[in-house]
Amino acid sequence: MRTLFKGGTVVSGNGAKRADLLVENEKVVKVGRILTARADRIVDVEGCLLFPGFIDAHTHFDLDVCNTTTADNFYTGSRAALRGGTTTIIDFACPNKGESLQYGLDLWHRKADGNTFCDYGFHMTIDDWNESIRAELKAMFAQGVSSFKMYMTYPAMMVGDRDMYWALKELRSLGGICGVHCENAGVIDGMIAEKKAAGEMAPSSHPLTRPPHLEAEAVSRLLRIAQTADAPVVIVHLTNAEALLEVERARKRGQTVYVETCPQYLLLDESLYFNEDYSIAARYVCAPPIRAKAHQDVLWNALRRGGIQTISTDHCSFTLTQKDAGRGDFTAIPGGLPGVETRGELIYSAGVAQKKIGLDVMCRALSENPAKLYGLFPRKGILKPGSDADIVIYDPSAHHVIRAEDCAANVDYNPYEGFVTFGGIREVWLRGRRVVEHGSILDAEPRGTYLARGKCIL
Ligand code: DUC
Ligand code: ZN
Repeated sequence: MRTLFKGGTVVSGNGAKRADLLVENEKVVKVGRILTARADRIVDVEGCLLFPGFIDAHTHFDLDVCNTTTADNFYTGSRAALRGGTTTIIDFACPNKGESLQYGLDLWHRKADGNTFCDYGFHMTIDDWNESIRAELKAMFAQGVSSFKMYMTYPAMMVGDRDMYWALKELRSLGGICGVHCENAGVIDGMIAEKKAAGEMAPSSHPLTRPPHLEAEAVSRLLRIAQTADAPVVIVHLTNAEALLEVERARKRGQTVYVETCPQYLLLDESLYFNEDYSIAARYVCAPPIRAKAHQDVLWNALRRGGIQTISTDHCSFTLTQKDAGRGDFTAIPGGLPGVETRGELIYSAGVAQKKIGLDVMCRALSENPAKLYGLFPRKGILKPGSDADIVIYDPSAHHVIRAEDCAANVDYNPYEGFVTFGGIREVWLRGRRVVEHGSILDAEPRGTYLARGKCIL
């Protein structure tokens, strides 16, 4: 079956150009001027942008946290992903301390295999460091897991400086890349204890106990550890100017540092936590917290200049009932926001349409860079001959309003409720098949495939 996308503008990390796109079965075969006679079917995409399918390299589906489980599992989360133009997700396999990496990987395959509508891969969480974990790393690469994650906060998952150093050193020798959640756990604990003693237990205490400089401190410490280990690192969900300054310092020293941010840090601000209505404030609780408005422009500018490489979502959804667990104790609010369904339209609307970034930057941040960073390029992240025909058809004139009730995610609120988009996703194609049309998901059964990934080439 040969499908011709006729009359559109194909977007890449280098810019956008008017071109037709010919797809044969699952693959792109030609980009350029193509005669209609060469196709079995023609899709008229006049006036639309064609992006390579978006990659969300930071999701948490079917994850047990805070004595509950995320509202979205692989089934619901990946349907939401497709609706948002995300044709590939990379989720975090997360063994508990004491369990093997292989146990964690098998568990994540059991959660995802046969249950996922988009293509998917896994990062592996390292929350323990010992000889047997070290010895398991090679087997992870052999099974297509080339990226890892460590936490500098959350007692159940964090690793200390020594173990982080050893793990980074080992990963470097194997050609792996590691994302790190940077926040200073000890001081945050101290500040939480002070809030508890003062009886200040509303969601407004959440951002106050996790200030930007304690994220920056952890970024700085991580980067000195990475310098010692001579290892590249990814700072995941970076939120603020001070943390970014630490990255710039490390780069000036010659270190390789990749940075991810998320839509919530680009579009929302911390005033949300000070809403008197608990159920509104609690829905925005995530870690690191959403910051003061002034940080947003710093992040947009860094994206434009190439200081931030990727935008993922940290999709970690909980229903309002689940969020209720923290009434009277903000530390019991399960942390995380839904986001996988809205990222593309939000970044186009708040970024490209507002001229904060160009189409090239959007394409790099949502598709090309995550593909390169996480070993999927050029199969994913670009529309060129030989790549998977994962295509987002974006109609810049199809404005609409984001509403939770229209979304596929298994959550009863949307952090961007009422946001008027600039344009919208008309269709999504996954490996040569139309899977979303005007917001309707066409696949009745999950048909996503596991992606064994190679090494970072960014
Ligand atoms: N932060 C969250 O808010 N939720 C999940 C994990 C994380 O790092
Ligand atoms: Zn996360």
